Amino acid sequence: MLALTREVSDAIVRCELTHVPREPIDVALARVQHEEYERTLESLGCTVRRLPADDSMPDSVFIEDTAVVLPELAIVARPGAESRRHEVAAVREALAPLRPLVEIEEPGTLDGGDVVVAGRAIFVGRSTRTNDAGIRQLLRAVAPHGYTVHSVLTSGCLHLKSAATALNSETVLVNPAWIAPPVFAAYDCIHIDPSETAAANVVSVNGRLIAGAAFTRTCDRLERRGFNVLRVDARELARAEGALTCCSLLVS
Ligand code: CIR
Repeated sequence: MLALTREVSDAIVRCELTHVPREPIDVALARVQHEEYERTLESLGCTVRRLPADDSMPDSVFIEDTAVVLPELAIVARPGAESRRHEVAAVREALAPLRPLVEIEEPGTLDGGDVVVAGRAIFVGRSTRTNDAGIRQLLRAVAPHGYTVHSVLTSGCLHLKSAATALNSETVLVNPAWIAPPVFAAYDCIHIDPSETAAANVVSVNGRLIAGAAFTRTCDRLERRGFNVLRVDARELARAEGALTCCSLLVS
């Protein structure tokens, strides 16, 4: 498994923020936490390839938003925040040798963080970043490969993946405060601990999970359900409204 990641830009202090208040970000600490995340991916069998970034890309580390990678193809996103659009070029270049590419085009917008793939079903957050045209274009790209696409409304969070992530093809971790639970009625749903609102964002890699170390109760809950959880501290990245899935694009 290849994991594409991207450098934490010095400009992260000027990142986009929607639901999180602006607080000082310790860039050196954010880099330390990002490196620990990359080492954890490596410990799970991933080859990490980190793309460079520069001062024009405050949110570069959140590479997930620039594409959706499926076994059959990759969709090159068109991020809803204009400040993030030029992050896409280097990711397109990195993915081109690995997958046939389909581009989300104007007037469509789509952030990878809004896309949850659970088996052959794709759930897409209709958010401030992802619009109906973007969702329609995604549907056109993936339907020939046998995927269904379901548009989902969230409230109180930036992306669908802030509210729910797939642990495997049958199980979803959900924050029911940010998404109506019936959306995932066909799945075994595990709820986060209600005191840990941002805990639903976990990375599933090779049968194991990477979860935020700050969310001890939700991690304990996942372990009680039989999941093998690696805990990574990503609190400095969370000040930029990013979580764990945002920091990689997994290419199997
Ligand atoms: C943004 O607002 O675009 C970034 N500050 C955070 C993006 C986080 N990405 C994600 O949840 N997939």
